[in-house]
Amino acid sequence: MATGAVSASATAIQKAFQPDARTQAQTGHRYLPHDGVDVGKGTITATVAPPSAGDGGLPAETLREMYWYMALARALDERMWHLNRSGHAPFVVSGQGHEATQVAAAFALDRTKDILVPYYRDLALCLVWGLTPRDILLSVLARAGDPTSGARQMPAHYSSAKLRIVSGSSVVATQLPHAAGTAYAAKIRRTGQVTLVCFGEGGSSKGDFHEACNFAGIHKLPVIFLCENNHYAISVPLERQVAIDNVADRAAGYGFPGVVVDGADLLAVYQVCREAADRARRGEGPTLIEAKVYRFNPHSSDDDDRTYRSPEEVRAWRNRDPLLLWEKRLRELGILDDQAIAAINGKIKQVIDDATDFAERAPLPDPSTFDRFVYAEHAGTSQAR
Ligand SMILES: Cc1ncc(C[n+]2csc(CCOP(=O)(O)OP(=O)(O)O)c2C)c(N)n1
Ligand SMILES: [Mg+2]
Repeated sequence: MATGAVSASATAIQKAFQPDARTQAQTGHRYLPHDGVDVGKGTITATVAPPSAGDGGLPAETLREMYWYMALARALDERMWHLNRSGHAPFVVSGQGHEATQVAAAFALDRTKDILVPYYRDLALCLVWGLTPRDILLSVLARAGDPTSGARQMPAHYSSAKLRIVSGSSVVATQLPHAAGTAYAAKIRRTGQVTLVCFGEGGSSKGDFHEACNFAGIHKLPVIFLCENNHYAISVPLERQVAIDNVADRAAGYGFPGVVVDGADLLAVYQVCREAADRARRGEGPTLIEAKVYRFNPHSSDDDDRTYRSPEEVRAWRNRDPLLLWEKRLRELGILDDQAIAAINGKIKQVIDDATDFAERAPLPDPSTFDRFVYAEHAGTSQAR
């Protein structure tokens, strides 16, 4: 009896990881990249951002710094996967493929005063905003010193009161009404702050998205809604998520502009985010930006993406890897060469090795503190120690 039960569950597990021929046949090439030329295909009301050219008017130092963060995020993300696959990290969520959009958005805002409401995919964005590789790995390895939650939250729930990064919930899209709230507060208090909130195209199916956009549109709030459309919500493809081609078209229904942009084109995203931030600061209200991206890895370390998309599709998108595109651009501009890239990569390896050692040596949370950092702590309550 017991043996039968074990073998039944073993068979079920085996089947889950080895999809049958029918499932495999359905896993085709749904979304192939087209060099960005058809970004905005089927657009109804949104503006389509033009591809960028040259240096976008930015100093070489800034362009090089953008490369640093792109490469740092990629290398740290890879290290997180290694830690997971070697049994050290229980769970990781990857942002590989989204880096150009995230780095561009962070550079376009004022990181000394604006408010960031990220989602779990925003590793590169949070690095630019000020979280460090040490901070990130303390969280990934669930160490007591994890600055985002003292290891109470899952990794990738980025937050920092000091840096104005608002903590998110695991429930998809709940950060959107929060962002409308911080933008409303900034408007009432006249702080001049802009809120940047990020989410996936899957999240745009939630009521939270509608409520946040509606409220922000009515009150002309200083908020940028940045949809990182990577064509999948775990296994659910875009066409099963959104009945139109572009999420940005929905902005018209809320009374503010929508813009579609190639999310692998760093300077194109930078430009639209700058314009959206300027609009917000002038009191003209929100903008919905939809960056077309692709995630290169499975949804998370617990997902097997071979069950819903083909390796050929993933390979095709990797040919438009935003990191490689940015490297190519900087080489063309004469800002980077082999030597400079080798030096940057060497430095990044040092930084990430240091963060790994630091986090591995850091203590785990003390079990006697289990009820801290979960509920609000006020002087005089039992939690305030
Ligand atoms: C309300 C809710 N439903 C389902 C989930 C499980 N879930 C976590 S992430 C995710 C996919 C979200 O996809 P998308 O918004 O496109 O973002 P992406 O992960 O593709 O960046 C789902 C379904 C959840 N966390 N919350
Ligand atoms: Mg998605």
